[in-house]
Amino acid sequence: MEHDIKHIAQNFNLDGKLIRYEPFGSGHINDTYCLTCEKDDRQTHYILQRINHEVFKNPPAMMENIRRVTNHIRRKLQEQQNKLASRQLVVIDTKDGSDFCRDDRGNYWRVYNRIENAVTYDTIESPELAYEAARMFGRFAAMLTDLPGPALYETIPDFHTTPKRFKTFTEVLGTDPCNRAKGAGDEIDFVLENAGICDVLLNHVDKGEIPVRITHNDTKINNVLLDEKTHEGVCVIDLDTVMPGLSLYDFGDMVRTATNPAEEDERDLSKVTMRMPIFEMLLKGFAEETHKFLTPAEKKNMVFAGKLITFEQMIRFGADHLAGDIYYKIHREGHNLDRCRTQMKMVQSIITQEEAMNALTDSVFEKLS
Ligand code: ADP
Ligand code: GN1
Ligand code: MG
Repeated sequence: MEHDIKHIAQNFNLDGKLIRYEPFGSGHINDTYCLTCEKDDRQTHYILQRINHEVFKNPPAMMENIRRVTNHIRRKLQEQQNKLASRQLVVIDTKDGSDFCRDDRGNYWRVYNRIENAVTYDTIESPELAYEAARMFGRFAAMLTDLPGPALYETIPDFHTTPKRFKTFTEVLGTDPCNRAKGAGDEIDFVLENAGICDVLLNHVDKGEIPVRITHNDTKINNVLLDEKTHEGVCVIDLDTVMPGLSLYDFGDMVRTATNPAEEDERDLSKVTMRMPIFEMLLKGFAEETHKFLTPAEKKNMVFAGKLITFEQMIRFGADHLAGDIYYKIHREGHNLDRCRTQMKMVQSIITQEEAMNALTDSVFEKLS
């Protein structure tokens, strides 16, 4: 759908006149644009996003979360005189002082500063990049352990409640509204055979062994900015799902997205595999920032979390394929099924290496203790 970006941008306090805009990034949920404004020959870039309000039902409450989280992080880094303080997300106000505006079709829009000289990667080439990305997500979690005020608003209820994701899958499979189940037999069998893993972490939560913390919940590797020259971590982005959750989900989604050398929608499954050297550096980066507060049950389930979150994502892509592609943006026929298949291959790859991954995890935490 075409949007009148110039008109929408006029609602915000931007520095200068809008001279250019273009679509930006490769996210599956929101619509992202980069804006270029000019004043006295000086250009400033911004990120304008249409919030997907089918997915996020209460954008004002979500923006309130994001405002609190970004202010807290910026303040902390400033207090520490950390050089990254000036390279963090800032919610840009509208001219009437709000953190979003609405267009005449009812869409919600927001603007951030664009973080300069920083890049995201959809796939990760080197263990060093994995280490930096994981360190950033770990530090993000650590900085939010003392966020003042009431609990954050839950922007998507039951976002990582895997048993509910499984139930949704079986329901859509039961009705098979697009008659697609017959083309996904192996994937459906795999989901049904592995259903037993869905509630393992929630059982630990019920027993008080794993706490609910403030977490990011979408730690896909392209949701962290790294410096384009030095490759050092700069800033965690895509804060729409920051809410109460499990640290293990955050680590798990990094394993899912960073250890796979192939794209999430790769059709040649021989390219899809869990790479141990990347896993090792993810683990080191995340553990260095979080080991002081993680519980023994969290430390024991790092690898399991990678398997579970990948399985959950398989279920989510699979359910969306069966339902007729209503949630994730698709760019070709069968796109969600392709994505579902890469996730299945990743789960299988994790299962074959699980023992070695667990041994490595134990030794990394032992060294840090
Ligand atoms: P989505 O929810 O659709 O994934 P994101 O907030 O992750 O949206 O933005 C999509 C992409 O845009 C990111 O992966 C990143 O490459 C880029 N991006 C988003 N915000 C910024 C920013 N403030 N500075 C620089 N790049 C950004
Ligand atoms: C979506 O917005 P984006 O592309 O970073 C999704 C994540 C999935 C991911 C799979 C709100 O993330 O949960 O893991 O796609 N975000 C939401 O690629 O559902
Ligand atoms: Mg994103």
